Amino acid sequence: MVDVEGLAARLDEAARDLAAVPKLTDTAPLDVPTAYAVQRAGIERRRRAGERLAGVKMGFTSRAKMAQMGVDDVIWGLLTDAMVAESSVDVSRLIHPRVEPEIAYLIGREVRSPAEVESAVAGVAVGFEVLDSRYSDFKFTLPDVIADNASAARFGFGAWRPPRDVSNVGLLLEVDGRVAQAGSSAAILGDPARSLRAAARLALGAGIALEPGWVVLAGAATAAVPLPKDAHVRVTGAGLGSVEVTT
Ligand code: OOG
Ligand code: MG
Repeated sequence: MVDVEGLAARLDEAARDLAAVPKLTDTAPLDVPTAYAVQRAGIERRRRAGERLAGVKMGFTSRAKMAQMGVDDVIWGLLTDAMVAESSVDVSRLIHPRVEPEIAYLIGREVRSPAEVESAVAGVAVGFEVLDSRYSDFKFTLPDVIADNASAARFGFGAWRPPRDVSNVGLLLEVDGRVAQAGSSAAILGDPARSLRAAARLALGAGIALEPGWVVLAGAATAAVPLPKDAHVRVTGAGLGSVEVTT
């Protein structure tokens, strides 16, 4: 028997103490369903501490990310209000943060079936995600990263635009004025809308209906890059404007 609560507590403590831990699969026989149970237990811990669900994130929806991290399956995780980054991110509260460009969707009304999700979108934006694996050296297997809520740490987004086709948006990630990554949203499952539908299907399958005001992160189109202290990051999406964050 896997101690789901114990493993969730271990990851929580790693984040709190800024001390990466060995991956769980080194010592626990973690399969994918059990890994999602650990993820959920971690989210319940956050809820008990007063955090509220704020959305869903998709992971490994592009080949660039799969290749970077050595995994080959799409995963999902949950976002909370405590993860929302406005104009700055305090990296002293993170272990080894990385940043990546994202396409973000704003949910306008409750989504009770996957078929409803596209018509429930109230806006699209260019976004960023700050990842911070709780595992040593940012190394993990698929069940490990699922248990660790898909490395979620912080996220932010630019101005919401009316819903539109975002199947081929050029994305640029700049750090201190230098281009760190460039890509296209087409790298996200061919169209981030596919990722949005998958997010609704996966969340609903786990008994979670997307709520008004929630954000869905479709997944990074490029690899993630280290996010150092005193950095200025800008993510630009062609036709979507940009979002900036400092550390
Ligand atoms: C896992 C999270 C992947 C994405 O957008 O593909 C992810 C990781 O790379 O640590 O958020
Ligand atoms: Mg991401």
